[in-house]
Amino acid sequence: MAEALDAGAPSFRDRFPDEAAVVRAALLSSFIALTLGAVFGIIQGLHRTNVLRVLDSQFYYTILTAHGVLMVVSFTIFFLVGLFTWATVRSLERPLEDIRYTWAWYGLMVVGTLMAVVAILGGFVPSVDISADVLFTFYAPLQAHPLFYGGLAIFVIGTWLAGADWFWSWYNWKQAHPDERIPLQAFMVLTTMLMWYIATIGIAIAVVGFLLPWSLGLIEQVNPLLTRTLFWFWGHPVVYFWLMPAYLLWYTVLPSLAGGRLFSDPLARVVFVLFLLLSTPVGIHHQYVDPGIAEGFKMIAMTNTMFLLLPSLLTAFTVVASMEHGARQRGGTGLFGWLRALPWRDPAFTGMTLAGLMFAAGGFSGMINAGMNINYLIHNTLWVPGHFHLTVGTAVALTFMAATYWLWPRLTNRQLYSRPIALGQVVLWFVGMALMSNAMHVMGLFGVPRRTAEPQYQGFDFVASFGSITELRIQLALGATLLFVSTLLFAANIALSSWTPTVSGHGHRLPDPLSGPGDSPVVLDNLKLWFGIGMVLVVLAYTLPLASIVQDSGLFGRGIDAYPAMIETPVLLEGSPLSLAEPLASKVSAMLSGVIS
Ligand code: HAS
Ligand code: CU
Repeated sequence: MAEALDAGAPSFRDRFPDEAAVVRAALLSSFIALTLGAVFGIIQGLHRTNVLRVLDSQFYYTILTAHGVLMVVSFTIFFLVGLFTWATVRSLERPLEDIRYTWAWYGLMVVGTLMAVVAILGGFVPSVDISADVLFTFYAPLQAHPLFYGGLAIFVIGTWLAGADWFWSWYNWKQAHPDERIPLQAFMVLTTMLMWYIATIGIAIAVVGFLLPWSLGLIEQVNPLLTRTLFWFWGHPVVYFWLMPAYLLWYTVLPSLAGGRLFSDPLARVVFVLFLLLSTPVGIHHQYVDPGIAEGFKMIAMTNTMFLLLPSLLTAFTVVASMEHGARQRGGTGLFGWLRALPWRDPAFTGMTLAGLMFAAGGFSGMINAGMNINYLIHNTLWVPGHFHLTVGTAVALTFMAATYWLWPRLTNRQLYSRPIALGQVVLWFVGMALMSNAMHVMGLFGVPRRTAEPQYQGFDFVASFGSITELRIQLALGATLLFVSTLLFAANIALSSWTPTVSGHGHRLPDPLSGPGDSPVVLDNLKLWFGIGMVLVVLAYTLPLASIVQDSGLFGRGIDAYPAMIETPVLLEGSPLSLAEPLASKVSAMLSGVIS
C-alpha cells in the first residue's frame, strides 16, 4: 500500500543523494555497534547462566560495559541520527543546509564512540593502564579512564550539533512556509531534540564538572550521590530518546504498512509534547533505594512517572486504531477478525507490530518498577534487565531492525536480499526475547541479582513456584542464543543487500493522517512554550533534591562521611561512640554465624 501511494516516484535516494549517504553511514555505524554488542551479549548471557564460559569472570564487567554501551549508546543513537536526518529532510522536502556540517557532526560522533570503545576494550588487556569497567550507568564511585569520559562528551556534542542541523533546516523551511503547520515527522524530531537538550544538561555537568576532572586527577574525589543523581537526571529521559524514533516509525510508517492512515495527527503531537515536558522530572525513580534523598522527593518522582504513562497509553490507542483502520481498508471485519487482514508476511510490518506488542508487557513491568514500594522487591535484581530488554531491547531494537527492511531499499535503490529471512529474523527475535525476558523477570522475583558473573547459588534452595533456577537459566541462555542468531541474520541480510539488483521508484511519500494537523490547536506547534515549561518542571523537580545533596555531603563529597558507598568497619568504629558497641557486635556476629552454620 505504501508502495502504491507513489509507486514509480523518485526514491529518497533519487531526491536527496547526499543526505541518503549520511543516513546510510549513520545506520551502518549503528548496525556495526549492534553486531559487536550482540557478541558481548551472548558471551555474558552464556557466562552468567554457566552454560559456556569463554572468558574469565574477572572480565565480566568489561564485557557487560561493552555490551551496554554499544547497544544503548551507539546502536540506538546512531540509528536515531540517521532516522531523524531522513525524517527531517523527507518531511520538510528540502536538502540539509550544508552537508559538510552534517558530515562533521557525524564524524564527531564516530570519534567519540571510538574513544569510549577503546577505553572499554582496554579492560581486556590488564597490562595497559586503560579501562572503563563502569557499566552503561557510568556514575561514581566506579571510575573510568579519561578517554571514556572524553569520548562520551564528544559523542554528546555530536548529537547536539545534529539537533542544530535539523533546527537549522526547519528554521529556513519556516521562512519559506510561514503559515504552515510543522510537518509531523519534523515536529517529532524537534520536540525529541528539545527533550534531549534539557536531559543532557545533567550528564554534561556530571561528566565535565566531576567525572572527567576526577579521572584526570584534577580533583581528588567526587560526591557519588550527586553524580548518580545527575546521571539519572539524564538516565531516564535517555530511554525516551531511544523510544521516540520507534514512536516516529509507529506513527508515521506503520499505519501505511498496515494499508491505512494515521488515526490522529493532533494526538501524536500531544504525545510528543508530553514527552518533552515529563521525561526529565522523573529520574529519581531510579534512586528509590538511595540513602540521602528524602522520601518526599521520591514520591514526587513517582507521581510524575505515573503521569508519564499517559503518552504511551495514548500511543497504544492511536497506533492500534490506525492499524485497525488499515486492516479494515484491506477488507478485514469483525471485532478481532480484522487482525487477520494485516500484512503479516511483510517483515517490516510484523517486526514493528511484535515490537509494539512486547512493549505492552515492558510498559507493565515499568509500572511495577515505578511503584516506590514494589520497587524495593525488584531493584537490582534480574527483573530490571528483563524490563529493559522488552523496552529498549525489543520495542526499540526490533522496530529499528524491522523498519530498516522498509527504509534500506529507499536509501540504496537496491532490493532487500531476502524477505523470508527478514520475516524469520523478526519472529526469532520475538521468540528469543519472550524466553529471555520471561526468565529474567521470574529470576528477579526469586531475588537473583543483576550484574554479577557468579549467580549460581549452589546449595541454596529457591521456592520453585514457576520453574527451577536451573530451568530458568537454560531458558535465559536459549533466549539469548536465539537473539544472537537473529542479530546475525539481520546483519547478514543487510550486508548481502549490497549486491542485489537495483530498483527504483520506491517513492517516499507517506499517507496523510485521517485527522490532519489542521484539527489540532496551533499552540501545539509553539516549541518555545513547551521548551520553557519543560525547563520550569525540571527546575521544580530537581532544585531541592540537588541542593539538599550538596548541603548534606558537599559538592565534591566529604570523604567517608559523605555517602556510605564504601563502609570500612574499623574506620567507623575507631574513636567513635560505636567503638563501645564493638564487643557486642562481635558477640552478635559469632551468634549469627552459629545459627547460619
Ligand atoms: Fe524503564 C529501569 C520505569 C519505559 C529502559 N528502564 C529501566 C532501565 C532501563 C529502562 C534501561 O520507575 C534500567 C536502568 C538501569 O540500568 O538501572 N520505564 C519505567 C516506566 C516506563 C518505562 C514507568 N524503560 C522504559 C522504556 C525504556 C526503559 C521505554 C527504554 C526504551 N524503568 C522504570 C523504573 C526503573 C526502570 C522505575 C528503575 C528500576 C530499578 O529499580 O532499577 C514507561 O514509560 C512505560 C510506559 C509504557 C506503556 C506501554 C504502552 C503500550 C504500547 C504498545 C502499543 C502496541 C502496539 C502493537 C503498537 C504503558 C505503546 C499492537 C499490536 C497488535 C497486534 C494490535
Ligand atoms: Cu526511568
